[in-house]
Amino acid sequence: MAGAAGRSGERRHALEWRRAAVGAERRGTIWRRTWTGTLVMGIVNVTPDSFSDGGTSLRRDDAVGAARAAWRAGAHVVDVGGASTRPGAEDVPVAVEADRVVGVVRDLAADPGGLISIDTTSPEVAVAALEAGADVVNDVTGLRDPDMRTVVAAAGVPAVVMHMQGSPRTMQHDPRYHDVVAEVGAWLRDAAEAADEAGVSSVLLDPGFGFGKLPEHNRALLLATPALAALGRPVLVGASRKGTLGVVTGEVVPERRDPASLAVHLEAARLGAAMVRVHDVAAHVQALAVRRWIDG
Ligand code: PMM
Repeated sequence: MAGAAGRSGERRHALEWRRAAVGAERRGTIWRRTWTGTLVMGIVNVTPDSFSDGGTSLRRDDAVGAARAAWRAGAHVVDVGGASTRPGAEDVPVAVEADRVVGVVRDLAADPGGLISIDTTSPEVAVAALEAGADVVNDVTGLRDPDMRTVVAAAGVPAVVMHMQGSPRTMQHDPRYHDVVAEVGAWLRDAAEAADEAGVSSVLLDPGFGFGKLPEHNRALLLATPALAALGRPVLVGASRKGTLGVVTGEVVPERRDPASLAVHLEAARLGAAMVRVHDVAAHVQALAVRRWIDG
């Protein structure tokens, strides 16, 4: 997995599949994608109520168009989600969620411009999206459900294992930690080991910015990116337009928080994040290119 330092001292990251995937090289029965620096995951929400872009991509054609635009702008992965996880969000019936995302994934997989991630906590939706051609499962509950581990393992694809305290409906009520970095780090390590044991081919670890966390928790976890990366798996950071950035900047409109999102993600990249999950793909691709240039 990730861990070895590259020529410039940068960490080399890796993800593995047990089937072909865009950008992955075959080694026997495994397809491996390795990289240094920070890949960009573009957010495509097929939901009426996401906190920042809800409704903009709800129609299948619009969502497909938004994902293709993200790939053209340089996103390495598009993350297609059909159930909002914003604070206070109510559960979406599985059939509704599947109906929103499966056609989008199928259209994208017919002519992929990069990797396709499915953002879901439902094993049923994951199965349908994987059959439609998704390459990665992004589970904000960290593969807590054993059925989800089984589904991901059987498909031979990587997963994003994210930490969340509580559930989207209640998570921001009163999040508490004794030592947020130690607790989230231990939780992610255990979740990754449970994924390994179930036969999941590889995982990214995500501290879950804003998921049951106050601004001070988010800050501590951002600064702990090197410690999380030292767990030996690629680290994903997703701070795009989130509430903490509104608290820090005073900007109440999430769509106007892209400059703040860039600032967080550039720092995450500097500290060793392997991937950032973003709304404004073009700005991040440009800023990360400059980061690499500064590094030399
Ligand atoms: N945030 C959201 C949804 N899915 N997945 C991961 N892995 N990490 C995140 O931080 C994350 C996520 C909520 O934000 P959105 O409404 O912009 O998708």
